[in-house]
Amino acid sequence: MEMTFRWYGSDSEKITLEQVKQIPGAKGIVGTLFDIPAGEVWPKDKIKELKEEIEAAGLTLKVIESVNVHDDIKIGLPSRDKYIENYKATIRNLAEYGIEVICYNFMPIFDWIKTDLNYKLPDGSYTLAFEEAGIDKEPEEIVKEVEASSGGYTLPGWEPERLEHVKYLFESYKDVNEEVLRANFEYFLKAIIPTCEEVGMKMAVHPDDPPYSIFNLPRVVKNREDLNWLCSVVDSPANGITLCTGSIAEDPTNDVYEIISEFTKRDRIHFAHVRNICFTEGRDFYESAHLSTEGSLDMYRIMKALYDNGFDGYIRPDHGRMIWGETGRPGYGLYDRALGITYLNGLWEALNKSC
Ligand SMILES: [Mn+2]
Repeated sequence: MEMTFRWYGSDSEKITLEQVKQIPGAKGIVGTLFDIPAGEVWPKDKIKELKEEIEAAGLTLKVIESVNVHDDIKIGLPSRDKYIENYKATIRNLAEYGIEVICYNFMPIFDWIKTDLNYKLPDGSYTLAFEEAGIDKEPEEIVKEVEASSGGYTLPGWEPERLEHVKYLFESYKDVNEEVLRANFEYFLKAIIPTCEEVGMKMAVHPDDPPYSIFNLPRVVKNREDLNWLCSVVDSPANGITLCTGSIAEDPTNDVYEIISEFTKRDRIHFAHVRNICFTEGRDFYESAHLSTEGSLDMYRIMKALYDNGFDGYIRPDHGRMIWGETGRPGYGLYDRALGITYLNGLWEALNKSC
C-alpha cells in the first residue's frame, strides 16, 4: 500500500506541500484541479503544472480526487455524450502525466451530507457529524448551512455556483429513480472503461455518503450488492472502488470488514479512505479520531482485511478533526490527518511484521 494525503492545491489550501512532506510515511498527494467545473476537459498544461509542483516537493501524484461526473450524465440527458467524450479526454490527459487512479462518485446533487461541520467533542476538538433529525428541512437550507459553517472554504462537491441552482437540480432529477440512475451509470461505465483499459487508468468509485437515500434522491453505491453490481456490469480491473470505511459503515447493516475482504480479494479496491466514526444514536454519528478506542469501528480489523487480502493500492486517512486550535477546511486539517497516517502506518507495520 502507499500512503497519501489529500491536498487541494496551493490556491485553495493553507497547508503546504512542505508540511505534508514532513508527515512520516506520507508518500503521495491525492490531487485535484479544484477550479475546473464538472464536464470540462482537464487541460494538459494545468495537470503538468500540478504534477511538477508536487514532485518538486518530493511527493508523488498518482491519484486524482475527484473528476466529477456532470449531472447530465447522471440524469441521462442527450447532452451526456458530449460530457462523456470530455471525461474520456480527461482520462487520457491524466494518464499521460502518470496518474493511475481516478476517484469519483455517482451521487445526484450532493457529494456527501453532514448536518454539522463544527461538532464540538468533549475534548474541545471539532469534527463533522450527521444527525437524521438535522436533515428534516429543505435542501436549500442545508446548502446555506454548509456554506455558512465551511470557514470560507469551498467544500468538494458543494460548489456554490452549482448549488445555487439546487431547486432546478432537484427538478431535473425528478424522474431519476434508482433504476434509471443505475442504467445511466452503466452507460457511463461502458463508455469510459475501454479508454481506461487502453491508457492504464483505474476508476475508483466512492460509495454514497451516507449510503442510503436522503431527500428521496436515489443511491446506487451503498452496499455489498451495489458494489457487486458495479464490478459485474463492466467486468474489468479498471472498473474499481474507493473503499471509504466511514461511508460504508454509516449504514450499520453493512459489514465493512467483509466488504473490504471480498473486494480486495477481487482486486477492485484501488484506493482506500480510512476513517473511524462513532455512532451516537441510531444511525447518527460523528467522525471520531482514527483510533479504534475513539469510535465504533475496529481499525485493526479494517487494516487486517486489507493486508490479508493483498491490498496494494493507495490509501489515505479520510478526514480529521480540528485539533490544537487549527482552523481550515472542515474535515481537512493537517494535524489530525497526520496523526491518522501515523496510526494507520503503525497498524500496517505491525501486520507486516507479525506474519
Ligand atoms: Mn471518503
